[in-house]
Amino acid sequence: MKLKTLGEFIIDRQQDFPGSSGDLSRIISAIRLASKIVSQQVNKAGLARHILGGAGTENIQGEAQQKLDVYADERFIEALNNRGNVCGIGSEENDDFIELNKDGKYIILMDPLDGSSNIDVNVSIGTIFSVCKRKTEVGKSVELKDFLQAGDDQVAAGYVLYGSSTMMVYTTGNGVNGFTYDPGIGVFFLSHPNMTFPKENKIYSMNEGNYNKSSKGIQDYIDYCQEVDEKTNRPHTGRYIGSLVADFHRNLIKGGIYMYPATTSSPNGKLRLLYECNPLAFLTEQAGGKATDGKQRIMEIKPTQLHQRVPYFVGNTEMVEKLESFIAKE
Ligand code: P6P
Repeated sequence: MKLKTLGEFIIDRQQDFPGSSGDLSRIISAIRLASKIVSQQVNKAGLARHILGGAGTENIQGEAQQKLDVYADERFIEALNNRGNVCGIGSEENDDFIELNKDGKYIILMDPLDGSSNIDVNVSIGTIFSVCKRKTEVGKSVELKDFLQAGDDQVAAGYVLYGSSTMMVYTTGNGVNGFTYDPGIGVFFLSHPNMTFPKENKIYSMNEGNYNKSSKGIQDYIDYCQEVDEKTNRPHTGRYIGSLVADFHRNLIKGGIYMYPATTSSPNGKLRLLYECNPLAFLTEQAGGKATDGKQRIMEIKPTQLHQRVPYFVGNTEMVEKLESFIAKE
């Protein structure tokens, strides 16, 4: 069977939407290029001493930046800048947004290397990206309001998973498609067409070390997942990698819910709305799932800060709604 490459898929999709300017295609192809470069370094991180380990700097969250974080950030910025149609980038690795081409019509929000604390223990990590049209006038300098857009305003979103193989999964609002990278020939192939969350509710994914720091509704839901009841496929399986992209991807394939609630030490949760929660929420809704902060759709939240955090629950609709029912009883 002839496999379709990401390049062919992009061209086909462009033909499906004749009115499209090709701008999104150029952005996706820039992300494709940067992910190949980052994948090569991630796959030899154990050897690349010049990359491994801390960069001696900190990001806005006060987290020690791994050199690979900084390296990935630079590669994605470089690739997107060279396409010429991106006016600015908001990244977890940069305190403020970065201005690129004033004539660009799009902004990018990204976590260039999420889960980087796993780099040194050789656990899967990922890139998460979100694409929106700018709000300000083309030709002018990009402004903060170009980045503070609700998730419903996204025109594309996706992730790259640097795992046992490197995969790119993205949506432009017409379903979710997954591509697996063949490093031997440097090509992504369409391996997971039309991805949707399986109906079976199988896996709950949370750092249960936070159980006693979470609200009663969260605790009651975890207890519910652990009860024995064959009719409702419980106990659900507990799985937590501690790398959002890897946990999310597993749940998308096998069926499950990922939870990062507000805790006594992180009252707004840990995950960032603009470049972690929103892009995965876009993919989730395109894949038939649900993404919420426990009370409202993630993609309805009006952002107020570039790096703001929100409580985050995402995955199979039935599992997310069951969790919401416990939160509602709090
Ligand atoms: P904790 C990684 O730093 C990250 O942002 C996500 O990738 C991951 O799901 C979460 O934080 C892990 O956080 O508190 O469980 O170590």
